[in-house]
Amino acid sequence: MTTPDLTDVHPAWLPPEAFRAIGSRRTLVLGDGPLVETVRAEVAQACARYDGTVAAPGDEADLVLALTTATPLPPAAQALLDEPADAASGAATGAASGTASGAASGAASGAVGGLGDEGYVLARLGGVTVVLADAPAGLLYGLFHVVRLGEQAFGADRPARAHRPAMRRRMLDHWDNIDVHPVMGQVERGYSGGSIFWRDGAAAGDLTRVRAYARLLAATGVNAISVNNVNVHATEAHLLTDRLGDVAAIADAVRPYGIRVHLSVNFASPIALGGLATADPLDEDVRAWWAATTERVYATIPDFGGYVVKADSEGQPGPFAYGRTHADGANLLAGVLAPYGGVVHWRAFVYNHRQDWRDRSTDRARAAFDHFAPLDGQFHDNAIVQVKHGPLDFQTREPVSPVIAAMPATRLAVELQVTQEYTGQQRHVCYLAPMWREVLGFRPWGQDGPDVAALATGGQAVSRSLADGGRPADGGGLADGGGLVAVSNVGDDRYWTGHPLAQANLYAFGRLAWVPGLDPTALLDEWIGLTFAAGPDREALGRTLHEMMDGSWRTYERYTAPLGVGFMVRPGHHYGPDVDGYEYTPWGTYHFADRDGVGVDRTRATGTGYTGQYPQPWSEVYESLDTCPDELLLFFHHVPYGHVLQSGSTVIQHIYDTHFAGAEQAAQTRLRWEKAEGLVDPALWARVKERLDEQVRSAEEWRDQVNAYFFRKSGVPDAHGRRIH
Ligand code: GCV
Repeated sequence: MTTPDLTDVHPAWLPPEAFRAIGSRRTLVLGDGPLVETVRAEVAQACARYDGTVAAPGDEADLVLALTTATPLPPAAQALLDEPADAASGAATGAASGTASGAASGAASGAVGGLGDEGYVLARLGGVTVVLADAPAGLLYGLFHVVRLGEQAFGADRPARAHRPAMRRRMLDHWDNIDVHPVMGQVERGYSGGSIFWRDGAAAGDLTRVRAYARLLAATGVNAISVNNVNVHATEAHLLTDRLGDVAAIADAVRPYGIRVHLSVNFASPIALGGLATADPLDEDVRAWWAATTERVYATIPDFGGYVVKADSEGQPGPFAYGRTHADGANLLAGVLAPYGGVVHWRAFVYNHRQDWRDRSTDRARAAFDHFAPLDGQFHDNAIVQVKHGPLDFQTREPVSPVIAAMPATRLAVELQVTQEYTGQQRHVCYLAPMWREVLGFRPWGQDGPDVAALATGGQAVSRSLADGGRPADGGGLADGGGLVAVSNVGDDRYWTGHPLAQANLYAFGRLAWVPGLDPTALLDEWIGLTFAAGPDREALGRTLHEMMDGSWRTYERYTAPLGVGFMVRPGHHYGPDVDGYEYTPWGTYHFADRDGVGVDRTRATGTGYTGQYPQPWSEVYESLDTCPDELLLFFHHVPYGHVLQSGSTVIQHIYDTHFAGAEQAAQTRLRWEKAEGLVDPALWARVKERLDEQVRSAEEWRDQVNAYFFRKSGVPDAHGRRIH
């Protein structure tokens, strides 16, 4: 097996230079199996480039990558294996910078078998760097850890540390279509060119690109992908049957990097593909059709991951048509997947998209909880309910979805959006790791309870103690977690992600799924260090990129929809400002601005009651104007423009100030990049510059439309007399 070579595609975070430290040394790889062959091939390629050596057993080596089952192990590896368990255990940081926190504690390397399918131990003893793993995937992840460390991996001795992923499944969903959809195009919400899998009605053909993608993902820790849009249109439905060969080809391409393929399926497939009269999940013929179809899938792709389903959502078919519940629907598919170890990801993104805007009692934010929380405990063990991180739809700022705390007896996966549908569409710099870190670190039951990462991880013994008012405590009982999923931002663009700096979001997603406690700044450091491993003045470039990216999500938030109110984007394509764009539509996303005030009353006292979907303390914190955090004020409350925020500013003045500041910060970001000319490849520099020009233009448009809108509604002038149109 050779590692993929794409001459005209940016290498992202795996440029050859990132392998220099390994490639210029002597490396011994011990073990068998396809993934070990991948490790060997990676090492061989690096050595060929940098004059290092692939050592043979018995040779001296600077780096040993070995399965714990390999015999004989060289002395350094054997010493590590023989170390007492407690000496070899430690926090599994997974971070080159060592600033990570919140990871699962490390397994003892002394206990063979304790590292699991994907874990590894890394140490440096007596001048030899050693990676030991119980299983081949662990060796692959260990190799990429050494790549992240670079020269640091070969410095002073380092104590043994075990590293295991927090989330068992770390998955990217592709919203890619086979046919170019008349409205959504080749990739729904894709901002990076076409699809790497499909082109104009057929498989894209070039699997080199897919393999290179798998390699990049493996380096971040991702181990699963779904290869087609959750809106499964007519052609795409056939991937399950007569087009299964295309899926198998993708599975073959990504398998060497430890990645399993999943497929989005249409719930009505028994009708559309099987010629049945119904797709009723309780119908025996329907069950038999799914069972036979699934058997064929596994006969073709033995390590197939499972199905992803968007049902009864935005026009997709589902169990409601037959008077059945989402648990009935999910369990049908879970049942046929179970014999093969597959899972179904059943999405909780279910709401009424044909709402009457005049009806103020219906609240889209409530929908997922109202549909799913009553079903807790009814889903089969291999049915994963996949919940968007916020209750609406990946807005720049939303509270954490209350569903995540409401289903302790269900395996839940939390869904993030790497593709920047609502965060600048890869034309704006918007580094999302700080947002995701806030989501993952949110504690639904307050400071003493588990955080979202722990709930998605599950298995780590968080249980619901009814005696404690329904609040989980340590001690077991919670269903095993469903992991972390995100919508990919990758396309067939030269830089993979359209905006070259948006690569950092993809990188950060994988790393956070492995170690949810990682610090976003440290993560960005990792990404910069790898991606720009070669070139002049790395330090200056690193400083510039941090200045541009660390706070870019907050900058974006400043010049767009204020105080958590959401949805002020242009309908349809969702780019750019349109304050009233969704105000009188059926989509259920309103801000209710009038001459007196703005915001959605979601309180129990006078509003939609949504605050009651949270456990304490948040149900109270959000309910009260006095305690609701500023950044979510308009999500939870309708207030007059003169309402004084906790910051001391009024709502209207906050809107003006943040919009002037945000647009100004976008201009600063561009200025910083202009000064960095010469520090990166000219083509990459030009691509980022072109995007920044658009960001500055768009930020000014946001500033002017939002400020003008609220000035005209409220009649309140800016306290600083700045120009409002
Ligand atoms: C794939 C939002 C997006 C849709 C997307 C949907 C979903 O509504 O705008 O493009 O559909 O979310 O997550 O299913």
